[in-house]
Amino acid sequence: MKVALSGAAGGLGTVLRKELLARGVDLRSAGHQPLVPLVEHEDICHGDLQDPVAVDRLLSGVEVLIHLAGTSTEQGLAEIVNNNLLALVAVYEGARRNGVRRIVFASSNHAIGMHSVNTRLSLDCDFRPDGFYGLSKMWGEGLARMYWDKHGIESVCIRIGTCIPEPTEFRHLSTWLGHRDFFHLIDLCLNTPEVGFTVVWGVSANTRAYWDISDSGPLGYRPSQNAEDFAGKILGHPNLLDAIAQKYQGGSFVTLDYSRSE
Ligand code: 15L
Repeated sequence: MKVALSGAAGGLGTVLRKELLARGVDLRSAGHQPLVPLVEHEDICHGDLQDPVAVDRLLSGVEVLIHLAGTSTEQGLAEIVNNNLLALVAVYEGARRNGVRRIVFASSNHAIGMHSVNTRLSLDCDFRPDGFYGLSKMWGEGLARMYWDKHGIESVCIRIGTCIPEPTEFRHLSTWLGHRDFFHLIDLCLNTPEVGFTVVWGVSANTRAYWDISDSGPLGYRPSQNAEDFAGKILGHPNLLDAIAQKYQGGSFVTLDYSRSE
């Protein structure tokens, strides 16, 4: 099975590329700029994903695309529209042209970031984006739904929490996705026979998780890491998030351009 990885030079892409190569996955990795090969004869390409030629280079002969490319923080609307809306349409259209069977889409917890930290969410919760970035992920999930319904291209939308080696702050006790669980989840995204349109929480088995992982859907994702193992270290330090950021699941993204009077 040929797998493509976009956004291979980003934070998550860098660790995932290494891991997939180490696992012997038949991988093609892409970045916006040229990538330095990690192994001899590595299949790599680069380009702007709004350009159909670059998209075809990435997707030719590919069965599953792991789409991590795009803007991953709150930015101006024009950048978000270009990278997360227009490029995503170009990628799904490329998937149609090239017969790609499945796309694993990096959605984000910021699509639901305006929910209170006191609410435990299930997958059918309302979207409550905490900015244009979160809104673009809500739109991306809608796009994935449409391409399944109209064109039969499968998608797994992973609402990724905080995917870093170790949790380092209070919010991470709820949002952390450990690398081992991330790799396990990607493995399921690649190898589960039928997923149709699926949304899954990209989070570890955190005691204080905001998100209910009991509904693991067709993937059967069962994380094994827990941010609570790091609680001792984290709780010894003050929570540096401001009062608004502490109230909402999206944390510091919520505070950006927040103008509501309490
Ligand atoms: C995200 O969606 C971002 O891409 C990442 O940089 C983190 O901020 C993460 O969410 C988070 O919520 O911790």
